Amino acid sequence: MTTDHPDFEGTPVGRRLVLGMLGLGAGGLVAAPYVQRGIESFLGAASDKDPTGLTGLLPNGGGFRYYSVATSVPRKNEQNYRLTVDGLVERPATYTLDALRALPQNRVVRDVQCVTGWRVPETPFSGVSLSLLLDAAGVRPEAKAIRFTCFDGAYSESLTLQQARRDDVLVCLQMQDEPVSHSHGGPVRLYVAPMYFYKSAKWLSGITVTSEVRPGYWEERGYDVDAWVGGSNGRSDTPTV
Ligand SMILES: Nc1nc2c(c(=O)[nH]1)N[C@H]1C(S)=C(S)[C@@H](COP(=O)(O)O)O[C@H]1N2
Ligand SMILES: [Mo]
Repeated sequence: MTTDHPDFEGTPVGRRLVLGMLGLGAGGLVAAPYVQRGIESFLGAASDKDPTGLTGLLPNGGGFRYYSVATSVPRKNEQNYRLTVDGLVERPATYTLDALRALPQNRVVRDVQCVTGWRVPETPFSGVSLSLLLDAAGVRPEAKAIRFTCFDGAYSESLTLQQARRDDVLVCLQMQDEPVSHSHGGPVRLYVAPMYFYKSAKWLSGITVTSEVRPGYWEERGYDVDAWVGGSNGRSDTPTV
């Protein structure tokens, strides 16, 4: 069975992951439906109570857990990274990393909250306001929502246009005041400060303006589309932060 993540920084984690899970024992494990095929077959039938939880069992510094629904994610850098803005806009655009860096940067410091329970207090994220990119593209009147896509080829997310225009929603180039690392979704990830962290799509490559919300990866698998932290996973209409 091959479960290593050779694309992640540092040593491959798959073997440590499996060993960690063995250490927890079946009772401590809430497995994920998405996980690498090898792990799934290794575990047998998986519970889906905690769909984002499995790679979260990895030990790591800083309280963060690294998640990816894709087994392998290509690395992107100054040369080959591109972010496209398209859909219901007047001026579709493609940004390089340098082009994004040249735009005004905002810094937001909030608690990161994963819906599975872990939390990292007071984490700085900085980057370009999503609303700035939307304004630059010229959102058409019939637009209602945004769909985010990722160069992992698997993940997606969504926001309403109103949510997307908040000033604490960033196309993020820095996390913890360092360039966003590959494992955290670099070089560019979304950061939706007031919502559960599954909204903050890693390896962001596409921003498409749409006429209605199209549920994202986890939302198609049962998570709430409106993911305000504290809103019992999204049932309230107003943010609590
Ligand atoms: N592309 C992509 N983005 C993603 C995910 C993912 O699997 N793939 N997982 C989400 C979830 S559930 C969480 S909690 C955070 C985890 O971010 P981190 O790996 O930087 O801690 O990323 C979110 N964005
Ligand atoms: Mo998560």
